[in-house]
Amino acid sequence: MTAPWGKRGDMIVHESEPFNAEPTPAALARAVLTSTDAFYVRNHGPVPELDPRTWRLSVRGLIARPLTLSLADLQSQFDHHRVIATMQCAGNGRAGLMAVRAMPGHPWQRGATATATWTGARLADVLTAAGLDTTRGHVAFEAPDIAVDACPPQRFGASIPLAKAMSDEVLLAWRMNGQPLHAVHGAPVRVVVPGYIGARSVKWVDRVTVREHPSLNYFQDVAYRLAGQALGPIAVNSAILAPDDGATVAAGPVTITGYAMAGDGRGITRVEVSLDGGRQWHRAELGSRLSQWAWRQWSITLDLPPGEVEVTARAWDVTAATQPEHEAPLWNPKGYANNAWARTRYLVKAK
Ligand SMILES: Nc1nc2c(c(=O)[nH]1)N[C@H]1C(S)=C(S)[C@@H](COP(=O)(O)O)O[C@H]1N2
Ligand SMILES: [Mo]
Repeated sequence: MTAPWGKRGDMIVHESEPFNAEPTPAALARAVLTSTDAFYVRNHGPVPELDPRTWRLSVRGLIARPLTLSLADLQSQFDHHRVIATMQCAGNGRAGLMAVRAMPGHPWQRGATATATWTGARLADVLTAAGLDTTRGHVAFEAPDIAVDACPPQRFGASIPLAKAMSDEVLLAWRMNGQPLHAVHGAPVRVVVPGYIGARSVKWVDRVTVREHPSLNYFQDVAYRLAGQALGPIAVNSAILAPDDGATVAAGPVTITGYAMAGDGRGITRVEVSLDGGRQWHRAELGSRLSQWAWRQWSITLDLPPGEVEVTARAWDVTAATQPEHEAPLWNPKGYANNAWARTRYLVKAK
């Protein structure tokens, strides 16, 4: 069985219109490169089904030469680059904050994140071709989908600082995992901003504007803010994906696996797992490092004693930042950036 948009039949669907869904922990745990049918989807409005032959990207603002590019222009006039990057929604893990105190929004578990190979042109190359006219500022993106949850309803948009826009990893991507981008992931072309919250990776992008100030779009200026600050780089976080939370397992050695991610190119240096609420930590093995922009899978085999066992995990990044223990102090009205320790509970049966 498949869910809409070619997704796996066992996706956890938070909303069918607009379509919002995340994979089960088991489906996400399967591979370090997430297959497209298990890749979460976050939409604020209906999916626009655009004709790649008539789609145009307009580049405007603080540039010397305004450009209007077709898909063929983009593909023929610029070098193609491939970046392996993890996408992560700012609302990933919101369910844990909702357990502290209710708030509106989808109760995302920790599956609103996934990793893919993205292929496209560098945004920096396009801006350079347009005769970039400034060294400071912001680059704004807009798309034709009308977000119904915006006030007032408006096209989806975002912006990133010019310095990030000019970095090698930011793409105008038309392929995902070697295939043409699917409609639900932003076909024909989306922005990919590795290391930043997913909301900055605008799908179906049709306008790029170089500006002095950040975008005034609702999703930059009002939503996706925390403590008065527009969210950008992702804070270090992790999840336990297997065994699934609530599983019954046999006592003895059990292999526990998950992912760890840190934003803006900060690598993961360590993942630790505790069976006693953080008194004693065991160091997990890290999986392959596919790129500076990708999560790390991790795994550890521990002897679980019979009874009810709570497993916690925390990750560390290259700045020696780690995750906070509790969700309560992280609570915020929009439910963003929950990077508290990952927790699962198991019923461990004596053999
Ligand atoms: N045009 C447009 N771009 C968008 C969105 C959207 O609703 N419309 N959602 C954003 C959010 S909040 C996230 S987390 C990512 C999700 O990308 P995915 O659906 O490909 O996983 O897309 C971002 N880009
Ligand atoms: Mo998001």
